[in-house]
Parts: sequence; structure tokens; C-alpha cells
Amino acid sequence: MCSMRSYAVLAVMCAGALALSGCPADLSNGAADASSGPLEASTTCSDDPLAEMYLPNMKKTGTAGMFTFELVGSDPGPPIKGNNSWTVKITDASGSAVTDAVLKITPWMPLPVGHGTSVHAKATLAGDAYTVAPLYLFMGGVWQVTIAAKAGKNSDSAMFRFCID
Ligand SMILES: [Cu+2]
Repeated sequence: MCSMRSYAVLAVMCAGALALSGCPADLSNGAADASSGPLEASTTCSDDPLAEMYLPNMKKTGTAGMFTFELVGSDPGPPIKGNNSWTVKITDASGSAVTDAVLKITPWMPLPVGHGTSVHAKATLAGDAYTVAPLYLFMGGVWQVTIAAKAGKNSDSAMFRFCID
């Protein structure tokens, strides 16, 4: 949870993740004065209107309308703070599984400062779906996980957005 008492922890984590994130270089001012700046944020994400309720076999049409992305399952499910392993199936317009895609997985925590994670999830083909792991969601709060797939000259992406306790 991105609460006030996690700012010290956040500052340390953001220092490590600075290269790939929008974390401010100096969190000390915001931590000292909670009433100003981008660090003012809800202490919970359960009321985030964009957060989705996790269900196995969640399907999303990609933003390009080319592929369908199915979150077959998260292990554990719903996703937890820490390491997760997702099974993701990608199908084309005809409903056939796309098994030759190169996947790029981008976990992003948009609030309160916006940061990713320095742990890179790898996608491995298992049957007609991909195992995506380790998906390391290291803080409680809203995480959005963007899955981009490129197969031949086709590329598409979809985002799953969950509130992690
Ligand atoms: Cu965070």
C-alpha cells in the first residue's frame, strides 16, 4: 500500500528503480509535507475505478484490435504483493493461438509517483500459452501490467490493472 508510512521504503526502492521510472530524485520534501506535491495520494486503491476484479480467463482485445490477450490465470490468484506467475494466451483474429510472439511485459505502478520494477518478467511458451514470470509486484497498490506482443509483422498490446493488497 502506498501509504505515508511506506515512503521511506518507497524512497529506497525508487532510488534503485530510478533509471526506468519517473520516481523523483528527492522524496524527502514530499515525505515531510504530505499536503503537497505528487505524493499526496489515496492510502488505498480498492476504490480505484480503473482497477479490475481478477478472474481467471480474463480476455482483452489489444489496443490495435489484432490480438486477444487472455489472462488464463495468475498464480497465486488474485495476484499478490510479491512474485506472481501469469499464464497468458494470445489469439489472432481467427481465434488461433499465437505461439511465435515475442512478449514484452511492463509492470507499472502509476501512483503516487509512478515507477516500474527492476525485475524483468520473462515469457516462456508452454503449450499454446505463455508463462510470464517472475511478475514481481513489490508494493501494495494499483499495478498495471502491459503485455506487448510482436509476431511477424503484427504487434499489439493490452493492459491489466489490479489493486494489490
Ligand atoms: Cu509503489
